[in-house]
Formats: sequence, C-alpha cells, structure tokens
Amino acid sequence: MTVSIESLNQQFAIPNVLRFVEAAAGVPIIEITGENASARIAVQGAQVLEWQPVGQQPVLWISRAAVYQAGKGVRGGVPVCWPWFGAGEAGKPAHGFVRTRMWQVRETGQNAQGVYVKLGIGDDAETRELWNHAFDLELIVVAGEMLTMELVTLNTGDTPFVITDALHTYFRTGDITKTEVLGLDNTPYLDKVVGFGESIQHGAVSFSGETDRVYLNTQAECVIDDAALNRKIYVAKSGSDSTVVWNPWIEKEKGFADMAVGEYQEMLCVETCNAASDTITVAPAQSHHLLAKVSVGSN
Ligand code: TA6
Repeated sequence: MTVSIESLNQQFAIPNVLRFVEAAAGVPIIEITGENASARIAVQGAQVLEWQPVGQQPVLWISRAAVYQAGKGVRGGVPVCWPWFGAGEAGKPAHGFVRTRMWQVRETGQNAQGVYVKLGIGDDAETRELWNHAFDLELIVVAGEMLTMELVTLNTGDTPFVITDALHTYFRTGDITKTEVLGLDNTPYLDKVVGFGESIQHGAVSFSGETDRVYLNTQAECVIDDAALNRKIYVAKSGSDSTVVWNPWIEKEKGFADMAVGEYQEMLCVETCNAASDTITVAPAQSHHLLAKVSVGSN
C-alpha cells in the first residue's frame, strides 16, 4: 500500500527538522536537518542515503547515476540486505528482498543523540513466496553527530529461522588508492574475487584492484583512514560477526548501469554483516539486533 506524501507529513513531520519529499513517483524520501547533522532516508528499503554531520563533508557515498524508482534499490547509502546476504538461492533476488520493498514509517522524533526514525516491514503473501517465515523487521536510524542504524529481526512465527544480514554501507572517500581500512589485521576472509578462496589479512586493507571480501568471526571496529580527505571514519558494531569490504574497481564498475564512469575511485563499502558461515538463528518470539555506529574524526 502506498501512503501519500501528504499523510506521511501529517503524521510524522517535525517542523524545520524532518519532512517527506518525493524523489520520484512512489519513492518517498525523509529529509532531516537536525542540529548536528543532515540526512536523507528512502522509505523504500529503509535505505539511509545521506548523512552529513555539521562541519563535515558527506560521509556516505551515493552514485551520481543513482536511479530512484519504485521496486529498485538506490546505488549508494546503506541498503539493508535481509534475510540473506549475497546471491541466495537460484532465481531469488541478491541480498534478500527488503531493500526493494516499501517499508512503513512507524515513528519519528528527537532525542539527545539526534533525530530518529523507525521503519518497519513484516511478512506478507509475496515475502512468503520468497521466504516462508513470519517476521517483523525494524530499522531504527538516529542521525546526529553519530549515525546509528539498528536492524531488529523479530521471529513472529512458531519455528526458528536462520538469516544472514547486512547494513551494506557505502562510504565516500577522497581517493581509494590513498585509503586504508584498519581493524582487520589477522582476520580470516573469503575472497570473492578468487572464487571465495580463504586468506588471512595482514596489516591494513589497501586498494589497488577489485576487492570483495567477507571477513569472518570479527566484531572489531573498523577505521577508514582517508588520507585525501584528511579524515577517519569509525565503524563500530554489535550483533555482527562479519565485515565485508568491497570496491568494484574499473571493470566491475562498468557492469553497473547506476554507477558513473570512474566513481569507484571515490567510494568503498565497509559492511556490518552476518555473512557466509556467520549465520544467525532466531527462535520464535526472539529477536536479533544488528547495530552499526558511524562517526567521523580528523586525521
Ligand atoms: O557486498 C559486496 C557485494 O555483494 C558485491 O559482491 C557486489 O556485487 C555488491 O555487493 C553489490 O551488489 P548489488 O546486488 O547491490 O549490485
């Protein structure tokens, strides 16, 4: 069911702080201008698109060629991958089905941490076709000096289910060749570029070609050290045992119609996940919380 922009604004707008606009027909966007940060969040997919603390450059990356369309995810920001991360079963959508579906707005408000938004989605006949489980999924976003995103999976059925999930966060960087990711030293990973071969990280992750790795059994905070923009982005997390690091580089970028030429140079994904063997079993009436906390500091 599509809810009109007028009724979303009537129910959930906060004067001078939060309003709903339409990026395209059937694509409502929440625009936040808080005391400490501005942000944009698409209701479809509960996808955070932008977050910019006051006095900082934008922290998230979003493609200049991004497409805003009902039923399609936006290239950039923070797609929610759920109830599976990655390819999934043959014929089913990559990264699950909630990133392209309409969510409900449940609550908006302000607290000491910033402006918050609660979005939710539950099972219906269409989701049951793809994944036959009863669930309620909620994303709570707080946009302030820090960006927090908490994805809460509740099993509303009477049998346990197994998920993988991700806050597939695209970050903006000044120059990928001068960017490092710290925090994954000595961590084992699966390297998708070489058929998911197993390796171990030594030192910082640096970038000189296509990079697509699932770091396993890690709860560590990652630091994106961006020498070109002279800043560090901190990605702390809980409820997450995997971290994915991705940059498509030159050839793979060409395969994305919604990426402009050369944009791989100014982005990277550091994703808060439970992926590959790091699965989560959720018992009936139990919930799982996947939390990412993003903050920025100077070098
Ligand atoms: O998280 C990394 C990854 O799974 C890559 O393998 C790459 O394909 C990327 O996500 C984007 O996936 P998407 O389905 O959004 O095109």
